[in-house]
Amino acid sequence: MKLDYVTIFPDYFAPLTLSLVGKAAQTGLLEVQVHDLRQWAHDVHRSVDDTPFGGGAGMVMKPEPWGEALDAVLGGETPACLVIPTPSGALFSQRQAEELAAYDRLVFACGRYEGIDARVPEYARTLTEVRELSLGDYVLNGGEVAALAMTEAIVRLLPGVIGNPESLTEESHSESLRHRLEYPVYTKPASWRGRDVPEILLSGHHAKIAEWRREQAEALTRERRPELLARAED
Ligand code: 6GU
Repeated sequence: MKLDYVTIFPDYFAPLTLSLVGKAAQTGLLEVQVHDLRQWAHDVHRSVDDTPFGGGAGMVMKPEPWGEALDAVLGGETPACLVIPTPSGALFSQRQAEELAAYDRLVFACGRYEGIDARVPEYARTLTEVRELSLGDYVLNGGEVAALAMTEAIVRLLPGVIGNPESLTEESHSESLRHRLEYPVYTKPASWRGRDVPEILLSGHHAKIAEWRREQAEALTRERRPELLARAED
């Protein structure tokens, strides 16, 4: 998979050289390229933002540098999906991660300030598929951290990135838990600072353990994320 990031803060993407994503890039499973948006800004100040038409606080990212950036980065061979992280996007979910993991090429357009001129995603849709996606109902200063979070969720689903693919199947939000949160997990020692691991997990009784885990997942979800249970009925 080829991953491109367009940003005015290329240094934000240094973590892509670390851990699982970094390893996948080293072994050639991933190709990562970070582009400085300012290379497509041509005035003396290399400005990428301007005041909003209609008034209001803050600055808006100008369309011209983004237009040139998208022409340059999206141009070429493989069909890509352009991901635009924005708090006004549709919710990024495990389902979205699974869908995006199927592409050979993803381009992340990271905005700052009050956002990107609305004609940019409109234009981009004439070039390729575009998804405007949000991490959740809170506001970050820009798309960079969101792009990193989405990248990690997507890349760990690629074959060969995670050592033991079975660890993908039982975790929170995966299909096998049917939209429930993951059950609590324990390791040795069986007793620690006066707290014991639940007896059932030491029993070796696999069916009963599976049943206990289902109950725990259900109770935890009811307590923390009750809205997921309504969704899990289907
Ligand atoms: Cl994707 N971008 C920004 N700027 N803020 C966010 C977000 C994205 N998701 C949640 N908050």
